[in-house]
Amino acid sequence: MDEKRTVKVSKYVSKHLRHQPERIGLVLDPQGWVEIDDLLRAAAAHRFPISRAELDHVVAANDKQRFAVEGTRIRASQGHTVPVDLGLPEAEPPAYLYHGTVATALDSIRAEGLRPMARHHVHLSPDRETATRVGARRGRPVVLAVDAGAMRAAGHVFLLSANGVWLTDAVPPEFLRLR
Ligand code: HQG
Repeated sequence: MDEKRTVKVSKYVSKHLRHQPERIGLVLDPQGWVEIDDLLRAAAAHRFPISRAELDHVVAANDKQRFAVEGTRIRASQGHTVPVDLGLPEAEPPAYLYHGTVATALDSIRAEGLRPMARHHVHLSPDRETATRVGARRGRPVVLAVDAGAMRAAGHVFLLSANGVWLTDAVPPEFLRLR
């Protein structure tokens, strides 16, 4: 399976497991799972046939481990805009986490902190390199350090997704290190 097809299938599956399952008649369970067979059937019925081998490859080879398979079911590990409760564990974050964004968002982020926008949580990375890649999706990346230790001490809850993304409800401006 070539890289172009892998990315295309990954984007298609992301779109329907995170954002628009109804577009292809899929129903996610409350924790975000669907039967793999139902996903493949729905995709085929909507003119995007994916073989089981291709799906397995995308799950296994995915750079960010975006998808989790358990038994006969699959879900996205994070990043949903549809309401799901992933039941993720609360975890003790490292002292600092990082958020990649772009310069045009900074005034607003300075004023109101980081907000989840369309997603369920603010997404934070464990290292600057990952945060740089996240920010670069939108333009020239700007990386902010988040004082996660202080947030945690102040009672903020952190969840850890199955693929190593740190999630929290919001980051008030006082916990951001803006340079
Ligand atoms: C910004 C990808 C103005 C925020 C990535 C970001 C990640 C504000 C955008 C995952 C703001 C939201 C999530 C505020 C936050 N004012 N702008 N107060 N607070 N923002 O896509 O973190 O490839 O929802 O900086 O790798 O960019 O999809 O969040 O620029 O892990 O698997 O509002 O998505 O993963 O954008 O990315 P997003 P994100 P996947």
